[in-house]
Amino acid sequence: MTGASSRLPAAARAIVDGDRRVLARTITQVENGDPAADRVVRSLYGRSGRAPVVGLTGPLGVGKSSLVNALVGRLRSLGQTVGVIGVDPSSPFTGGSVLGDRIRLERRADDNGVFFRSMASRGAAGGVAATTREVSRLLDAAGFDVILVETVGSGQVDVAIRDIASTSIVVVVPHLGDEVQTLKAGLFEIADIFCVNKVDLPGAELAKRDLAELVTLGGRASAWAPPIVGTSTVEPTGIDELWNDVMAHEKFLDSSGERLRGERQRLSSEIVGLARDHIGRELTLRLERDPSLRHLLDEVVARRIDPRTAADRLVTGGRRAR
Ligand SMILES: Nc1nc2c(ncn2[C@@H]2O[C@H](COP(=O)(O)OP(=O)(O)O)[C@@H](O)[C@H]2O)c(=O)[nH]1
Ligand SMILES: [Mg+2]
Repeated sequence: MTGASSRLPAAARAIVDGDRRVLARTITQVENGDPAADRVVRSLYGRSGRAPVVGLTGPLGVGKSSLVNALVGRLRSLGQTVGVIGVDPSSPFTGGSVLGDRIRLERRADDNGVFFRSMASRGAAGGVAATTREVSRLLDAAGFDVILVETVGSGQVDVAIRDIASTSIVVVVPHLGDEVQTLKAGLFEIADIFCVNKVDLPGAELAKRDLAELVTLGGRASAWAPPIVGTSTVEPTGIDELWNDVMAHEKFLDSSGERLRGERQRLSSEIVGLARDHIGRELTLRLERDPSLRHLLDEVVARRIDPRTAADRLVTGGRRAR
């Protein structure tokens, strides 16, 4: 291990050794698509894949950040270190809704066992899902025992959490109403655990029953039946139970072989996606640099060549494919 460690780039070694400033800087580089992070990210991959990555997703205001805070408290009391990623599609790093999260998490600023990072979901180079995945691997390599990822519930980012988190918690509140629609629109399928937060408010039992009905009707393919946990962060309730369910799901992933199967599937699509990006960039460059290829476009515009034939020629560098 010492040998491997000494071959790590300096920044990677610093991250492994617990340097939070280098970690933060590298995350910024990953977000910006800065090539400076490339070697660091590559060299640390082998040190990731150990920590459970727990996603919390659901509509704005249901209490995801409050739950993250409660879980962090619970985990710290168990002696575990926690890395937190907040993905917020509505506001960038300095935006309004992030401020609340910051204030709440500020209390832990002196605790080196917690690292919080909020990320803008717009404008991230390579897409939010890809960036979040790489950042979560960095936190994993930095040695955090658990990684929590909060995403605000609206469509793609939430569903993408499935490709990053080993356990996904879908958070809702009593009086489901519109949320049931959101769930039907895609969140339902990604839930390993349903969390009905704000059980201190009326209607919690009804909400749990509604969800239980949906789960029964859902006809899921997996052997795992998502449990429904009621929580409150104002009158702390159910936080231990929520965490126990996360651990139970993590155990299920191992005992059922689902973890390995899922990993292979996810990594396969990650590799293909990266290769596709790579080839796309090369072709764009080739097209820009080679004036004879630009001629292809003229030919297509003039209807002398069809786009498929032009694409074949682009791939073969201008030579006729057949
Ligand atoms: N009554 C009640 N309010 C809560 C609970 N948890 C969070 N809240 C409040 O709900 C609001 C939104 O919480 P926040 O954690 O920012 O939600 P997020 O948008 O899902 O991250 C805040 O005003 C919280 O104080 C709870 O268990 N019960
Ligand atoms: Mg939040």
